[in-house]
Amino acid sequence: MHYEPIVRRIGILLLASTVASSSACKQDGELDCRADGVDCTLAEAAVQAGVLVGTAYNEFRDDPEYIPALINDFNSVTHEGAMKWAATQPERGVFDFERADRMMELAESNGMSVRGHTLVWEQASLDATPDYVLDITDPEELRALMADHIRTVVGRYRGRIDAWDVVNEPLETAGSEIYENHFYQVLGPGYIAEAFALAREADPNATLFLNEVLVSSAGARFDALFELTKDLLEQGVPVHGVGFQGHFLTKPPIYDELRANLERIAALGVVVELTEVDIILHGTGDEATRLERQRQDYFDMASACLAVEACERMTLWGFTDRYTWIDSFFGAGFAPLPLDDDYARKPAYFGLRDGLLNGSGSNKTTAPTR
Ligand code: 9MR
Repeated sequence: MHYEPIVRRIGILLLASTVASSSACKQDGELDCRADGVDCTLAEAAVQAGVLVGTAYNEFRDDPEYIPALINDFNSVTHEGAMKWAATQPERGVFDFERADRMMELAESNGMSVRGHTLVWEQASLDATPDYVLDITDPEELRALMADHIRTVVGRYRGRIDAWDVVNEPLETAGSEIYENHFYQVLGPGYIAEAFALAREADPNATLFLNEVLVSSAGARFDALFELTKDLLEQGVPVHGVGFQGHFLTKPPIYDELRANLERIAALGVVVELTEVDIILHGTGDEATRLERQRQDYFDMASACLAVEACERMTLWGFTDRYTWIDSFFGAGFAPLPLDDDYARKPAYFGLRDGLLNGSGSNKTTAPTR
Protein backbone atom coordinates (compact mmCIF):
# COMPACT_ATOMS: atom_id res chain seq x y z
CA MET A 1 0.00 0.00 0.00
CA HIS A 2 1.25 3.47 -0.80
CA TYR A 3 0.51 5.05 2.55
CA GLU A 4 1.12 4.14 6.13
CA PRO A 5 -1.92 2.93 8.05
CA ILE A 6 -3.20 5.53 10.47
CA VAL A 7 -3.17 3.35 13.54
CA ARG A 8 0.43 2.37 13.06
CA ARG A 9 1.45 5.98 12.46
CA ILE A 10 -0.01 7.35 15.64
CA GLY A 11 0.07 4.21 17.77
CA ILE A 12 3.06 5.14 19.82
CA LEU A 13 1.68 8.58 20.46
CA LEU A 14 -1.58 7.09 21.66
CA LEU A 15 0.06 4.60 23.90
CA ALA A 16 2.17 7.34 25.39
CA SER A 17 -0.71 9.66 26.07
CA THR A 18 -3.58 7.18 26.24
CA VAL A 19 -5.84 10.20 26.32
CA ALA A 20 -6.43 12.19 29.46
CA SER A 21 -8.30 9.64 31.47
CA SER A 22 -7.90 8.21 34.91
CA SER A 23 -6.61 5.01 33.30
CA ALA A 24 -8.10 2.66 35.87
CA CYS A 25 -6.99 -0.21 33.72
CA LYS A 26 -3.31 0.63 33.55
CA GLN A 27 -1.36 -1.90 35.55
CA ASP A 28 2.41 -1.60 35.67
CA GLY A 29 2.21 0.60 32.62
CA GLU A 30 0.25 -2.03 30.69
CA LEU A 31 -3.35 -1.82 29.58
CA ASP A 32 -5.42 -4.83 30.46
CA CYS A 33 -9.01 -3.91 29.85
CA ARG A 34 -10.01 -7.58 29.70
CA ALA A 35 -8.99 -8.29 33.27
CA ASP A 36 -11.70 -8.80 35.88
CA GLY A 37 -12.88 -5.67 37.62
CA VAL A 38 -11.06 -3.29 35.30
CA ASP A 39 -13.23 -0.43 34.10
CA CYS A 40 -11.74 1.00 30.92
CA THR A 41 -12.87 3.97 28.90
CA LEU A 42 -13.75 3.49 25.24
CA ALA A 43 -10.39 5.00 24.27
CA GLU A 44 -8.49 2.59 26.49
CA ALA A 45 -10.42 -0.35 25.07
CA ALA A 46 -9.75 0.90 21.54
CA VAL A 47 -6.01 1.16 22.16
CA GLN A 48 -6.06 -2.43 23.36
CA ALA A 49 -8.05 -3.45 20.29
CA GLY A 50 -5.60 -1.68 17.98
CA VAL A 51 -8.11 0.78 16.52
CA LEU A 52 -9.15 4.37 17.01
CA VAL A 53 -12.50 5.33 18.48
CA GLY A 54 -13.72 8.76 17.54
CA THR A 55 -16.63 11.12 17.86
CA ALA A 56 -18.07 14.09 16.07
CA TYR A 57 -17.43 17.27 18.00
CA ASN A 58 -19.28 20.56 18.14
CA GLU A 59 -19.00 23.68 20.25
CA PHE A 60 -21.11 23.57 23.36
CA ARG A 61 -19.25 26.14 25.32
CA ASP A 62 -21.87 26.58 28.00
CA ASP A 63 -21.75 22.93 28.90
CA PRO A 64 -18.82 22.25 31.24
CA GLU A 65 -19.37 18.49 31.10
CA TYR A 66 -19.01 18.16 27.34
CA ILE A 67 -15.26 18.42 26.70
CA PRO A 68 -14.12 16.35 29.71
CA ALA A 69 -16.52 13.57 28.72
CA LEU A 70 -15.30 13.66 25.12
CA ILE A 71 -11.64 13.58 26.07
CA ASN A 72 -12.23 10.79 28.52
CA ASP A 73 -13.69 8.32 26.04
CA PHE A 74 -12.28 9.11 22.60
CA ASN A 75 -8.91 9.21 20.91
CA SER A 76 -10.08 10.65 17.61
CA VAL A 77 -12.32 13.56 16.73
CA THR A 78 -14.14 15.02 13.69
CA HIS A 79 -15.76 18.43 13.59
CA GLU A 80 -19.46 18.02 12.81
CA GLY A 81 -19.57 21.18 10.72
CA ALA A 82 -16.60 23.53 10.92
CA MET A 83 -14.51 21.96 8.17
CA LYS A 84 -17.30 21.90 5.59
CA TRP A 85 -16.99 24.32 2.69
CA ALA A 86 -19.71 26.63 3.99
CA ALA A 87 -17.81 27.02 7.25
CA THR A 88 -14.23 27.28 5.98
CA GLN A 89 -14.98 29.56 3.00
CA PRO A 90 -18.32 31.22 3.81
CA GLU A 91 -17.72 33.95 1.25
CA ARG A 92 -15.77 33.54 -1.92
CA GLY A 93 -12.09 34.09 -1.17
CA VAL A 94 -12.73 34.63 2.55
CA PHE A 95 -11.61 31.76 4.73
CA ASP A 96 -12.55 31.26 8.35
CA PHE A 97 -10.73 28.65 10.40
CA GLU A 98 -11.57 29.85 13.88
CA ARG A 99 -13.82 26.94 14.86
CA ALA A 100 -11.72 24.34 13.07
CA ASP A 101 -8.55 25.64 14.73
CA ARG A 102 -10.18 25.47 18.13
CA MET A 103 -10.91 21.80 17.61
CA MET A 104 -7.38 21.16 16.37
CA GLU A 105 -6.07 22.69 19.56
CA LEU A 106 -8.31 20.46 21.66
CA ALA A 107 -7.25 17.38 19.71
CA GLU A 108 -3.55 18.12 19.71
CA SER A 109 -3.33 19.04 23.35
CA ASN A 110 -4.98 15.72 24.19
CA GLY A 111 -3.08 13.48 21.77
CA MET A 112 -6.17 12.82 19.66
CA SER A 113 -6.23 11.96 16.00
CA VAL A 114 -8.36 14.10 13.65
CA ARG A 115 -10.57 13.23 10.66
CA GLY A 116 -11.21 16.18 8.37
CA HIS A 117 -14.81 16.34 7.15
CA THR A 118 -15.35 17.28 4.31
CA LEU A 119 -13.95 18.97 1.21
CA VAL A 120 -16.50 18.42 -1.56
CA TRP A 121 -20.11 17.73 -0.66
CA GLU A 122 -23.14 19.14 -2.31
CA GLN A 123 -26.44 17.93 -1.03
CA ALA A 124 -29.65 19.71 -1.86
CA SER A 125 -31.39 21.02 1.28
CA LEU A 126 -28.29 20.84 3.47
CA ASP A 127 -26.02 23.74 4.26
CA ALA A 128 -22.75 22.10 3.22
CA THR A 129 -21.98 24.15 0.10
CA PRO A 130 -22.55 27.90 -0.10
CA ASP A 131 -24.73 29.49 -2.79
CA TYR A 132 -21.86 31.30 -4.48
CA VAL A 133 -20.44 27.88 -5.42
CA LEU A 134 -23.80 26.66 -6.67
CA ASP A 135 -24.14 29.78 -8.85
CA ILE A 136 -21.01 29.00 -10.87
CA THR A 137 -21.72 27.34 -14.21
CA ASP A 138 -18.40 27.89 -15.99
CA PRO A 139 -16.23 24.75 -15.62
CA GLU A 140 -12.92 26.59 -15.53
CA GLU A 141 -14.17 28.97 -12.87
CA LEU A 142 -15.51 26.17 -10.67
CA ARG A 143 -12.38 24.10 -11.25
CA ALA A 144 -10.15 26.98 -10.12
CA LEU A 145 -12.31 27.64 -7.08
CA MET A 146 -12.35 23.97 -6.05
CA ALA A 147 -8.57 23.82 -6.44
CA ASP A 148 -8.07 26.91 -4.32
CA HIS A 149 -10.48 25.60 -1.68
CA ILE A 150 -8.86 22.19 -1.34
CA ARG A 151 -5.31 23.56 -1.41
CA THR A 152 -6.09 26.16 1.24
CA VAL A 153 -8.02 23.92 3.64
CA VAL A 154 -5.92 20.77 3.35
CA GLY A 155 -2.72 22.81 3.17
CA ARG A 156 -3.50 24.60 6.42
CA TYR A 157 -3.65 21.33 8.33
CA ARG A 158 -1.01 19.45 6.36
CA GLY A 159 0.64 16.85 8.56
CA ARG A 160 -1.89 17.41 11.37
CA ILE A 161 -5.06 15.83 10.00
CA ASP A 162 -4.48 12.18 9.28
CA ALA A 163 -7.60 11.47 7.21
CA TRP A 164 -9.79 13.62 4.98
CA ASP A 165 -13.25 12.90 3.61
CA VAL A 166 -12.39 14.30 0.20
CA VAL A 167 -15.73 13.61 -1.45
CA ASN A 168 -18.75 13.04 0.72
CA GLU A 169 -21.82 11.17 -0.49
CA PRO A 170 -21.00 10.70 -4.17
CA LEU A 171 -24.14 8.56 -4.60
CA GLU A 172 -27.76 9.66 -4.71
CA THR A 173 -29.14 9.41 -1.18
CA ALA A 174 -32.31 7.69 -2.30
CA GLY A 175 -30.94 5.56 -5.08
CA SER A 176 -27.86 3.79 -6.27
CA GLU A 177 -26.64 5.98 -9.09
CA ILE A 178 -23.81 8.49 -8.96
CA TYR A 179 -25.36 11.70 -7.64
CA GLU A 180 -25.29 14.34 -10.33
CA ASN A 181 -24.54 17.12 -7.92
CA HIS A 182 -23.46 20.62 -8.88
CA PHE A 183 -19.80 19.61 -9.24
CA TYR A 184 -20.78 16.69 -11.47
CA GLN A 185 -23.01 18.85 -13.63
CA VAL A 186 -20.40 21.55 -14.19
CA LEU A 187 -17.15 19.54 -14.16
CA GLY A 188 -18.41 16.13 -15.26
CA PRO A 189 -17.92 12.79 -13.48
CA GLY A 190 -14.18 13.50 -13.29
CA TYR A 191 -14.79 15.95 -10.42
CA ILE A 192 -14.13 13.14 -7.93
CA ALA A 193 -10.74 12.27 -9.41
CA GLU A 194 -9.83 15.95 -9.60
CA ALA A 195 -10.69 16.54 -5.95
CA PHE A 196 -8.58 13.58 -4.83
CA ALA A 197 -5.59 14.67 -6.90
CA LEU A 198 -5.76 18.15 -5.36
CA ALA A 199 -5.97 16.78 -1.82
CA ARG A 200 -3.08 14.44 -2.48
CA GLU A 201 -0.95 17.32 -3.68
CA ALA A 202 -1.91 19.47 -0.67
CA ASP A 203 -1.03 16.76 1.89
CA PRO A 204 0.77 13.74 0.45
CA ASN A 205 0.62 11.89 3.78
CA ALA A 206 -3.07 12.23 4.56
CA THR A 207 -5.30 9.21 4.04
CA LEU A 208 -7.93 10.27 1.53
CA PHE A 209 -11.47 8.96 1.81
CA LEU A 210 -14.64 8.59 -0.17
CA ASN A 211 -17.39 8.74 2.45
CA GLU A 212 -20.88 7.37 1.88
CA VAL A 213 -24.14 6.93 3.76
CA LEU A 214 -26.48 3.91 3.78
CA VAL A 215 -23.98 1.36 2.52
CA SER A 216 -23.85 -0.98 5.51
CA SER A 217 -26.42 -3.39 4.02
CA ALA A 218 -25.97 -5.55 0.97
CA GLY A 219 -27.67 -4.25 -2.15
CA ALA A 220 -27.50 -1.89 -5.08
CA ARG A 221 -26.19 1.10 -3.13
CA PHE A 222 -23.27 -0.80 -1.73
CA ASP A 223 -22.58 -2.32 -5.15
CA ALA A 224 -22.51 1.16 -6.67
CA LEU A 225 -20.01 2.35 -4.06
CA PHE A 226 -17.89 -0.72 -4.70
CA GLU A 227 -17.89 -0.14 -8.47
CA LEU A 228 -17.11 3.55 -8.06
CA THR A 229 -14.17 2.82 -5.77
CA LYS A 230 -12.87 0.12 -8.09
CA ASP A 231 -13.16 2.38 -11.07
CA LEU A 232 -11.33 5.25 -9.35
CA LEU A 233 -8.52 2.95 -8.22
CA GLU A 234 -8.18 1.52 -11.72
CA GLN A 235 -7.77 5.07 -13.00
CA GLY A 236 -4.97 5.61 -10.48
CA VAL A 237 -6.96 8.09 -8.37
CA PRO A 238 -5.41 8.36 -4.88
CA VAL A 239 -8.38 6.98 -2.93
CA HIS A 240 -6.86 5.43 0.19
CA GLY A 241 -9.94 4.76 2.22
CA VAL A 242 -13.70 4.28 2.10
CA GLY A 243 -15.85 5.57 4.93
CA PHE A 244 -19.11 3.88 5.83
CA GLN A 245 -21.05 6.56 7.66
CA GLY A 246 -23.23 4.12 9.58
CA HIS A 247 -26.24 6.23 10.46
CA PHE A 248 -28.49 3.36 11.44
CA LEU A 249 -31.87 5.06 11.25
CA THR A 250 -33.89 1.88 11.12
CA LYS A 251 -33.27 -1.59 12.44
CA PRO A 252 -29.65 -2.18 11.50
CA PRO A 253 -28.56 -5.23 9.51
CA ILE A 254 -25.35 -4.92 11.39
CA TYR A 255 -22.93 -7.77 11.80
CA ASP A 256 -22.96 -10.06 8.75
CA GLU A 257 -23.72 -7.57 6.04
CA LEU A 258 -21.58 -4.79 7.44
CA ARG A 259 -18.61 -7.09 7.89
CA ALA A 260 -19.02 -8.52 4.38
CA ASN A 261 -19.27 -5.05 2.85
CA LEU A 262 -16.23 -3.76 4.73
CA GLU A 263 -14.27 -6.81 3.63
CA ARG A 264 -15.32 -6.51 0.02
CA ILE A 265 -14.25 -2.89 -0.30
CA ALA A 266 -11.05 -3.46 1.68
CA ALA A 267 -10.11 -6.23 -0.76
CA LEU A 268 -9.70 -3.50 -3.37
CA GLY A 269 -6.67 -2.33 -1.38
CA VAL A 270 -8.07 0.52 0.72
CA VAL A 271 -8.58 1.02 4.43
CA VAL A 272 -12.15 1.21 5.70
CA GLU A 273 -13.65 3.12 8.59
CA LEU A 274 -17.04 3.60 10.18
CA THR A 275 -17.23 7.37 10.10
CA GLU A 276 -20.54 8.63 11.50
CA VAL A 277 -22.13 5.93 13.61
CA ASP A 278 -25.34 6.39 15.49
CA ILE A 279 -27.86 3.63 16.10
CA ILE A 280 -31.36 4.66 17.07
CA LEU A 281 -33.43 2.87 19.65
CA HIS A 282 -35.66 0.70 17.50
CA GLY A 283 -38.24 -2.04 17.63
CA THR A 284 -41.00 -2.72 20.09
CA GLY A 285 -40.97 -3.49 23.78
CA ASP A 286 -40.28 -1.48 26.87
CA GLU A 287 -37.36 0.87 27.26
CA ALA A 288 -35.12 -1.73 28.84
CA THR A 289 -35.71 -4.11 25.94
CA ARG A 290 -34.90 -1.44 23.38
CA LEU A 291 -31.79 -0.35 25.24
CA GLU A 292 -30.63 -3.94 25.36
CA ARG A 293 -31.17 -4.28 21.60
CA GLN A 294 -29.15 -1.13 21.09
CA ARG A 295 -26.37 -2.56 23.27
CA GLN A 296 -26.22 -5.60 21.02
CA ASP A 297 -26.20 -3.40 17.91
CA TYR A 298 -23.21 -1.41 19.17
CA PHE A 299 -21.44 -4.66 20.04
CA ASP A 300 -22.09 -6.01 16.54
CA MET A 301 -20.98 -2.80 14.87
CA ALA A 302 -17.65 -2.78 16.72
CA SER A 303 -17.20 -6.51 16.15
CA ALA A 304 -17.77 -6.13 12.42
CA CYS A 305 -15.06 -3.48 12.19
CA LEU A 306 -12.62 -5.49 14.28
CA ALA A 307 -13.22 -8.57 12.19
CA VAL A 308 -11.79 -6.75 9.19
CA GLU A 309 -8.07 -6.09 9.35
CA ALA A 310 -8.34 -2.94 7.23
CA CYS A 311 -10.96 -1.35 9.53
CA GLU A 312 -8.90 1.02 11.61
CA ARG A 313 -11.30 3.41 13.25
CA MET A 314 -14.92 3.82 14.24
CA THR A 315 -16.20 7.35 14.71
CA LEU A 316 -19.57 8.01 16.34
CA TRP A 317 -21.62 11.00 15.23
CA GLY A 318 -21.68 12.43 18.73
CA PHE A 319 -21.52 10.57 22.02
CA THR A 320 -24.25 11.89 24.30
CA ASP A 321 -27.98 11.85 23.58
CA ARG A 322 -27.95 15.43 24.85
CA TYR A 323 -26.60 16.48 21.44
CA THR A 324 -27.51 14.59 18.30
CA TRP A 325 -28.37 15.81 14.80
CA ILE A 326 -31.15 13.19 14.81
CA ASP A 327 -33.15 15.26 17.32
CA SER A 328 -33.08 18.30 15.06
CA PHE A 329 -33.80 16.36 11.86
CA PHE A 330 -36.30 13.76 13.06
CA GLY A 331 -37.46 14.77 16.54
CA ALA A 332 -36.56 13.66 20.03
CA GLY A 333 -36.60 10.19 21.52
CA PHE A 334 -34.30 8.19 19.24
CA ALA A 335 -31.46 8.25 21.79
CA PRO A 336 -28.84 6.97 19.32
CA LEU A 337 -25.63 7.40 21.30
CA PRO A 338 -23.81 5.52 24.08
CA LEU A 339 -24.10 8.16 26.82
CA ASP A 340 -27.52 9.42 27.88
CA ASP A 341 -28.69 13.02 28.27
CA ASP A 342 -26.84 13.25 31.58
CA TYR A 343 -23.62 11.68 30.31
CA ALA A 344 -24.36 8.40 32.09
CA ARG A 345 -23.20 5.22 30.35
CA LYS A 346 -26.05 3.40 28.61
CA PRO A 347 -26.08 -0.31 27.75
CA ALA A 348 -24.88 0.81 24.28
CA TYR A 349 -21.67 2.09 25.89
CA PHE A 350 -20.95 -1.33 27.34
CA GLY A 351 -21.91 -3.01 24.06
CA LEU A 352 -19.41 -0.87 22.20
CA ARG A 353 -16.70 -1.43 24.77
CA ASP A 354 -17.31 -5.17 24.88
CA GLY A 355 -17.27 -5.24 21.09
CA LEU A 356 -13.89 -3.51 21.11
CA LEU A 357 -12.51 -5.98 23.60
CA ASN A 358 -14.26 -9.23 22.85
CA GLY A 359 -16.14 -8.84 19.59
CA SER A 360 -16.66 -12.11 17.81
CA GLY A 361 -14.28 -12.49 14.93
CA SER A 362 -11.94 -9.90 16.38
CA ASN A 363 -8.46 -10.30 15.01
CA LYS A 364 -6.99 -7.23 16.62
CA THR A 365 -5.93 -8.29 20.04
CA THR A 366 -2.64 -6.44 20.15
CA ALA A 367 -1.90 -2.83 20.97
CA PRO A 368 -1.51 -0.56 17.95
CA THR A 369 2.25 -0.71 17.84
CA ARG A 370 1.96 -3.96 15.90
O1 9MR B 1 -24.75 16.44 11.92
C1 9MR B 1 -24.59 17.41 10.93
C2 9MR B 1 -25.60 18.53 11.10
O2 9MR B 1 -25.37 19.18 12.33
C3 9MR B 1 -25.51 19.51 9.93
O3 9MR B 1 -26.55 20.44 10.03
C4 9MR B 1 -25.61 18.75 8.60
C5 9MR B 1 -25.39 19.67 7.41
O4 9MR B 1 -24.12 20.23 7.42
O5 9MR B 1 -24.65 17.72 8.55
C6 9MR B 1 -24.79 16.77 9.57
O6 9MR B 1 -23.82 15.78 9.41
C7 9MR B 1 -23.94 15.00 8.23
C8 9MR B 1 -22.55 14.71 7.75
O7 9MR B 1 -21.83 15.91 7.56
C9 9MR B 1 -22.56 13.89 6.47
N1 9MR B 1 -23.36 12.69 6.64
C10 9MR B 1 -24.69 12.87 7.17
C11 9MR B 1 -24.63 13.65 8.49
C12 9MR B 1 -26.01 13.80 9.10
O8 9MR B 1 -26.85 14.56 8.29
